[in-house]
Parts: sequence; C-alpha cells; structure tokens
Amino acid sequence: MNKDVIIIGAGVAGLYMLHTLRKQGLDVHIVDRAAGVGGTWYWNRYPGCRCDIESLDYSYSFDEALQQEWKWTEKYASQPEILAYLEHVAERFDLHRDISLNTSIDSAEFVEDTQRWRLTTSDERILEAKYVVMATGVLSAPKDPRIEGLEDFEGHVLKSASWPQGGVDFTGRRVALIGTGSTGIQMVPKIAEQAERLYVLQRTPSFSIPAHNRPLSDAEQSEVKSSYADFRRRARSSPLGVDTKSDPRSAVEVDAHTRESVFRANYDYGSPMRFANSFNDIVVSEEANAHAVDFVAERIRERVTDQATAEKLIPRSYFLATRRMCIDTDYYETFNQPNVELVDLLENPLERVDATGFVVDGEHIEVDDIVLATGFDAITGALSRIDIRGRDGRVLNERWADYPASFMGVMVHGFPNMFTITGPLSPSVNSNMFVTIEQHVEFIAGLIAASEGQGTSTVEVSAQAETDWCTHAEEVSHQTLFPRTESWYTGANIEGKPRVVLPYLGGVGAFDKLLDEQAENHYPAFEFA
Ligand code: N01
Repeated sequence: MNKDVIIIGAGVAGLYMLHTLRKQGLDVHIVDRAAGVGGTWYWNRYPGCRCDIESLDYSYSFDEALQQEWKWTEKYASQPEILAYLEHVAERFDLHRDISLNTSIDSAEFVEDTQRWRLTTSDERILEAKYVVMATGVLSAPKDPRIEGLEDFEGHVLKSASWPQGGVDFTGRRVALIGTGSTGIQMVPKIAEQAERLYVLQRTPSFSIPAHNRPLSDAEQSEVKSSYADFRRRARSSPLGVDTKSDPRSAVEVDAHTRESVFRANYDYGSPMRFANSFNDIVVSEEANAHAVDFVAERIRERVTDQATAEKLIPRSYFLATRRMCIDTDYYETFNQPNVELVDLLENPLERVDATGFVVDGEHIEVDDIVLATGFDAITGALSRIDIRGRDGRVLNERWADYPASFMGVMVHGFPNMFTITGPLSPSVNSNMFVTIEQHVEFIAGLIAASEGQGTSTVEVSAQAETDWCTHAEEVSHQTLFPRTESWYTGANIEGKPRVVLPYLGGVGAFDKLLDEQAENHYPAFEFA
C-alpha cells in the first residue's frame, strides 16, 4: 500500500482526520488493530461504561446536519450509544472504504532516500505514505499491573479495556475488582448487582460525585441545537472545552456560607468539570483545594453507612482534581450492600494472587473472577508500543526516555511528516477530548495543505519551537498543584516513566488561539523542506 497519508487509529481522532484529509483531495487510509471503529469506545465495554462529559458536548461539531440529526438519549452517554454514534459517523461519511481493521502497526520508519514513512504491520506487511498521523489514543495502552501470582489464577481474569464482546454474567460469583479510578468506580455498582460477593481492592481512593445521569428531554436538545454553532464556539474558547462558566472568585476569599452554596450547586448538578471549577483557585491554591476536599469528604460520609469504610474511601494523599475526578451512580452507596466489601490495600497491601484467590494481611480469600481496572500508560503509551524511527535513525522511545518533548502535542522534532493527535503537552485528557481532537485534526490538515501547496517534501517542527513550547507548558503546570500529585497525568503510575505533567494546563481556548496564530502566520514553528 502506498498512500499520501496513513492514519493509525479509527477512533474519534482518526475518523475525523480521514474525512478532513479526503476532502483535501488526498489519498488517505486508516489502519486499526480492532475489529471495528470507535477506538477507546470500541475496547472499553465493561459494565457501567459511560462518558463523564455531557453528550451534547461530547460529539463532533464539524458537520451541522450530523449534530442536528443525531439524538442523544441521556445526559451522560453510555458506551454502546457513543460507539453507535461513531459507527454512524463512519457510515454517514463513507469512511469504511478507506479503513483496514484487524491491522496492527509494529514499526514506523522515516526513510531518508524516499522521504516517506514505511510502516510494518504485525503480520509483516509494508505500508508506505508521505505523511503518517498517529491517532492512537491517549488511554489506549492498558497498564500491566504486575500483580504477583496473577498468572497462576485459575478463574477468569477480566480486563476493563478488553472486555468480552458479549458481556459477562457475574450472577452467583465471587469477584475481586482491583482499581478504583473512573473505570472501577463505574463497574462496582453494576457488578455488585449480580455478584454473590464483591471485594473492591482499593489502593488509592478517588474523589467522586454523583453523576445525576438522566434522560435528555427533546426540549433540552432543541435548545442547544437552536444555536449549536454558538454553543460549540463557547466550548472551544473555554478552559476545558465545555460550555460552562467557572466562578471568577477565590474559594478562600468568599465567606463560608457562599463557599458551601457554590460547592453544593455544582455538586448537585453532577459534573466533575463544574465542581473542579467551583472557584478560580481549586487547582492552584492548597487552601482552596482543602475546602473542596472537605466538602466532598463530608458527602462521602453521608453516603456510606459504616463510617470506618467511609474514612477509607476518602482520598488523603493528593489534591482534589489533580487526579481525574470521577462521577458515579451509586458508587459509595454500594458499600452499604451486605455482599460488598472494601479491601484497603494501603492498610494491608495485596500480598499475592494464587490459583483460587488473593491474599491480604495473611488471609486467603477465594474468588471466581478477578477484574482489572488498573489504568493505562497514558498519552505516550500507545506511541511507545510502536517502534518509531525518524530522521537519522532517531528512536522516539529514546527521545522520550527522559522527557516527552513535543510541540503542542502535535509534532516531535526529528520526526518529519509525522503528526500526533492530542500528544503530550496538549490539553488532551484535561479537556473535552472531542474539542481538542477537532482542534488538532484541523491544524494538521491545514499544515499538510500548506506543505502540499508549497510542493515540499517534508514539514517538521523546529528544535527551538519545540523547546520553547516544553518550557512554556512546564511553567504553566508549575503554577498549579498538578505536579505535586502522583497520577497517570504525571506518568507516576508507570515504572520508569518520566515525571512530567503530560496534559497542557493553559486551557483549551488559549491553546486554540495559539494554533490559529501559527496558521495565520504561515506556521513559523515549522520548517518546510
Ligand atoms: O484508571 P486509573 P481508570 N495494585 O489510572 C489501581 C478515563 N475514563 O481506567 O492509584 C492495586 O484512574 C490504581 O491505584 P493507584 C478517565 O480519564 C473515563 O480508572 O496506582 N491497584 C487506581 O486506583 C480516567 O481518569 C471514564 O494506587 C492498582 C486504578 O488501579 C482514565 O480513563 C471512565 C495497581 C487505576 O485507575 C483512567 O481511568 C473510565 C496494582 N498493581 C475511564 N495498579 C469516564 O468518562 C493500578 N492500580 C467516566
């Protein structure tokens, strides 16, 4: 196969990239290791899986007819509904004819002689293209949790990010669930509905607030759709890519009554982004953050009957919202059920798994199934699993061994004609991903058009522009509490990964302006050769 552009990944990013570049008259093809389109939403089909960004926000804005015609059923869409939406998009824009599924890329090499990329699939086929776009996802490389004895377990080991297609029936089964991030928190109530006994093995607790998920009325949808373009514009110029206003006041400066009522209103609305933006200093001031922590801790105590369990469920080792804040449906209440038990691994670490169960504090507990909700090697993980070699044999994994340098998450110096969608140091996971994916896709399409318009062989970000961006992203992150938290945002969940705040924290709106400035000024950060 020899193409103008090969895109790796048929998720939200890859599908829009294909559609956009095809409209520019380019010969484009997507490869994806999955058997269907949808990316993250193809793989993550575990019980309770749904989005934590509201449906009317979490969708493409690029096509007016699409956004008018598609009807969401709930405030927060479930995984099957989002997958159906992405499948609809692939059909509607006739994308399938340029997608190869069940195709995994092992390596990608920039060949100096031809100035083209040479990709090798896992079944040793060669694909070539002038440009390659990595639409490989930010939460698509599951972490290996390295649990002693897991390979000896004779029951089922189920992984959230590769859940069996037909679902799993836990009726009458004893289940151990490991991991209490967004994924674990969504699964716990669902598994507890069926399981005879559910052990929730928690190392670090999460902050979670009720989602208050509900059906979306026709009237609500019509209201947004009556001026959808304006709604999208506001989202794109907002800090997090959603059309919500943040309170301009400091949590420390308002009086206690005001503080409580602002927190209460956002908590009752049920949106982690709104709650984390209750005041302008929640993620920059320790004191402001402590007020938010106190408010949520009190709610956890109200929701859990057994107060010893409640105390274990309250996070104490990091600042609220510097790890992804969760939303839930009855997560804490599930611990009031007699068939559910919290196992606090901070108090008593998981000693090992064996053929029939797990051992904690010297006690062996028998289970039939182990569910892993242990997270991802985020943002750089999917790229590091491909052997990527750029100019002069530069290896991306070596380049990123100490620091994941990138210009705005879109390109790495030394890797000409290779683009990354929502790569490191772009807003990515700290935003509404649909918005920041659209930003990047449109920017890359413009850059490729500029390159093709000039008849150049390669386009590459300059070393200086990349260094300047990394410095800026670091400076911004150090104005916040994020670098002081151990999380997947900072690479701390993966052994040996450099500690860097991976998402850019300067805001989606500011980021959009900077991308526009590049385009308006003929891409000063890039060298065309
Ligand atoms: O992963 P996580 P996730 N032994 O990394 C624990 C998005 N998402 O899949 O922190 C025991 O947050 C680990 O404990 P610790 C969203 O952006 C969104 O839940 O390492 N425990 C932690 O508790 C989210 O943030 C939605 O101490 C081990 C958990 O596993 C991101 O995906 C839904 C362990 C991993 O939590 C990732 O969420 C789902 C071990 N060896 C996901 N290794 C929505 O939109 C890890 N853990 C709602």
